[in-house]
Amino acid sequence: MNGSKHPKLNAWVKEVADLCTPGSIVWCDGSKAEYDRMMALLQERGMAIPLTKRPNSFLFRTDPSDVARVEDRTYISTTTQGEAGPTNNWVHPDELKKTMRGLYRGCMRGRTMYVIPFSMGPVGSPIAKIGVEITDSAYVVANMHIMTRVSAKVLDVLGENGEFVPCLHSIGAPLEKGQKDAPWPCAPIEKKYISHFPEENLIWSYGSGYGGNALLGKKCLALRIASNIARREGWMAEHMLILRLTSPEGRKYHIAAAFPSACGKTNLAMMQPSLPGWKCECIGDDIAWMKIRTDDRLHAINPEAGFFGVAPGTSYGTNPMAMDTLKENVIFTNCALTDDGDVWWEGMTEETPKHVIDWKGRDWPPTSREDAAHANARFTAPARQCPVISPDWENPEGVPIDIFIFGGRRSSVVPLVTEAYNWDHGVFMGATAASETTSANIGAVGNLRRDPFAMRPFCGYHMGDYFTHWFTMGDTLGHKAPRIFYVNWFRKSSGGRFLWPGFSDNSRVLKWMCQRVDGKVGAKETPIGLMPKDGDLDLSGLNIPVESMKELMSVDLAAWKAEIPDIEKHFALFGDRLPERLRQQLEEMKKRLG
Ligand code: SAT
Ligand code: MN
Repeated sequence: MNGSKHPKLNAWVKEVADLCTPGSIVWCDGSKAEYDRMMALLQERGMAIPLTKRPNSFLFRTDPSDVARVEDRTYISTTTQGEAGPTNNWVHPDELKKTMRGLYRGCMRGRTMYVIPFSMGPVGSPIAKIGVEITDSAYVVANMHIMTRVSAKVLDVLGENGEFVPCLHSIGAPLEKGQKDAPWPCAPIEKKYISHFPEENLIWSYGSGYGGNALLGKKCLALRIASNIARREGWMAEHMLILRLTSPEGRKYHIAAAFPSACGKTNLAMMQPSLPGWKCECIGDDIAWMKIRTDDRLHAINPEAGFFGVAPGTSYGTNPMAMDTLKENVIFTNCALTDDGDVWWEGMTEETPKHVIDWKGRDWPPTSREDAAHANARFTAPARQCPVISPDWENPEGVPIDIFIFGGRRSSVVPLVTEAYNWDHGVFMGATAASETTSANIGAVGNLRRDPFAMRPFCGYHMGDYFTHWFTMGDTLGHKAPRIFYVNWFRKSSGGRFLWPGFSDNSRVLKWMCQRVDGKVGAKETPIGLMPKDGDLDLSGLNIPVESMKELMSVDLAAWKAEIPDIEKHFALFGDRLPERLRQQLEEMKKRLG
């Protein structure tokens, strides 16, 4: 394949080629042969390490500086700073484009430029969006094959004048004649830019080859650009997993849950209930696109085709369905390598192997003080390989959402589960969500920050307007709106132990939510929301001390009052774009707290 029937696309490709001056241009078709070619090439360069234990699977090691998203280097570039809002980095488009053009000039010298036509959502479906990523990284091509639908059919759907989101990516490491390539070529941190121009649906990324910085269909298109489109068109693009829970009676519930990166979305999405008779199927583990359909309900689809999941902590104990997804056709990044040619990471097995090669390529004895796998080591795996992928995961109609869950990592204060009194209160819960930071972003880990709707790094416009959009959606949905809950799986005892076992036992909390939706159980009113009445949370077969349950469910009034100044400070950020309804919710909570 060489070129398309789409003059605007061809012109853009030519313009980029003239700027970046690659050695050659390849149009991708998404075929298995193409994937194999990428892997052969990457193996030849020493970047892809084939794994003897897992067919068609490879391990990659990145540069130690290029291991996660870079929020500090991520920009929403709109004509006025007001549009980008207080949670986004902003530079005027003229200035940012000038800087980045300077970086792009000649940046693909000595490299191949790949043109990847991809679809977010099933190819040709009315909810799908088409993107075309240009990249100089074969690793990105292979990952995009798994995470999106790359296919020549996308160009057929585009025809001569279909709409697409241009996504330009370069690792920012030109290769001069005779120069030896770096093991993981990329640009230094101060030259990395992950830029979005929502006014023209355009993405420019430079300098990083890792994850969301480089696989531009994911956070850049499906969240930052799509959140803009969704606001304009009256739908929602959210950082949410989607799952289907079926009760022993056969009633199906669909749940969408927003947690920040590396807070257990993949684990919940594939959870196998410990409660007998309950069944869970996965629809998506990271992103939900939701539209109101003809039944006036909110339907969700997963725009992605694969999982880019956190490896450390994943095991047959914590997430057996993920482990079974990872048996073949997987790209592993920054995991450790065992002596018998398999990957390994902290928490994967009960016993630590006697020797591995760590993610930096060094001998690693278990006595080492550093982790063998990077804390943000990832697997890229096809969603269709998940044994509990829902038969409806590619249904273009999506699934009707019954329940929204918000949450994060909080070692204190926040109890296991609360239900919102109503939609406005639920939006307040989402808007004030806070979580301890994780290694999914370059920066400090474990600091508490407000991460509204788990969208702080992904909302592509002013977050005050985003809150308003949530209210507008609720008003339109009326009594058909999903019920809203807040959870915290991570509360610790005063002694520092996790109070709740989590994982498959989270089904107990989900069951209570389903019973609430069906009006089968009541709830206790507390200052922070509705909570399970004593005995309503199904703890059968679970050996948990009464004292632990009490601590887990306790609402410490003093601690909640102490949250208020921080919520006020957080709200002040949004200035006059903070919806009045959120201010009212805060006042009501203050009153309830007394
Ligand atoms: O953005 S990534 O895809 O690198 C992972 C995440 O933060 O969820
Ligand atoms: Mn994510």
